[in-house]
Amino acid sequence: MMNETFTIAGVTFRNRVLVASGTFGYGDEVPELVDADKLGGIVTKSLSMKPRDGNPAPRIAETASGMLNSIGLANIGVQKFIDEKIPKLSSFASTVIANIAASSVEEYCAVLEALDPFKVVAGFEINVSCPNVKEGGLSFGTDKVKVALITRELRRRTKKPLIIKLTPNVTHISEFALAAESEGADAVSVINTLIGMAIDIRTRKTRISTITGGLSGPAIKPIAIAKVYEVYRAVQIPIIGIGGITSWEDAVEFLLAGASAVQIGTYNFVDPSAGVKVAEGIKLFCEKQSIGNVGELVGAMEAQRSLSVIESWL
Ligand code: RRO
Repeated sequence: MMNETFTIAGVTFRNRVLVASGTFGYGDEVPELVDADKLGGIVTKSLSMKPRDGNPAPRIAETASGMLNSIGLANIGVQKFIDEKIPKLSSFASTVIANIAASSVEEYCAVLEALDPFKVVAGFEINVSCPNVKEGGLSFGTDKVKVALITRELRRRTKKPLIIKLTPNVTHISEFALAAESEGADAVSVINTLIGMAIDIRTRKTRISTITGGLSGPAIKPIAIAKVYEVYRAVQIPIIGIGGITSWEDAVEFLLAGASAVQIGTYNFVDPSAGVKVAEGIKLFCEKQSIGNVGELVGAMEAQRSLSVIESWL
């Protein structure tokens, strides 16, 4: 039997393919054609303490091989999630990870403490990397001391898996992964979106209301793989790779670069069953290659005489 599972801090995921925060709602509005129970896990849209309306429209723009978003952390707030979403999620076979975003350390702690008692919330992904809010977001994620502080305070408050979601909008992402690891994070998610911008040349207006937004989709895949590789060289904790995955082949690339698992993001908007298909594709690939455990692929990129520039940073 092929072993597709992986474990973070005692929580086992049925396979190594999750759906990324912000691309699958709160996990309860899954289209009928998608068998979400076949996913390794579902990461919720970022939750803050109070509900948020998010940024004004337009907040999405399609770009070459990708898209810009500036949703601005629109979400229903933690209490409504507890009252209305948690009861529906309890019947799920796949693992539910709550993503938390906040504008202060206190708010991160309060949201985590509100969710921690619920069994269906298997773990937490901490968003220190939203590019589209003035408070919190990148002001935390681009400051190593703050990433360390947030991780430390949350670690004291939960025994569940604590996954820190990092931004690529820094010089050396591995330093931020090390900061999270040193304060007890169980894993890191690599990467959130890259800051990008697009202008409509006829109206001369930017194509999203906040001028800049977060770039995602296949356009960022090679960047994401390089960031996963950089982080893999620096830390011992598992890495969840994210960025432009549309196929099982893409996912295998992330695993070979050092990701223990992957998340499908933007491509869910094209095909909400992409995660299930990617998981099935990885399984078939491993069977054909006589690989008994998908984990054998993690970091198993062919050793090459090192010409990498990244290594000089580590
Ligand atoms: O809501 C958003 O604008 C958003 C978030 Br919280 C995030 O983490 N990444 C992103 O690209 N957009």
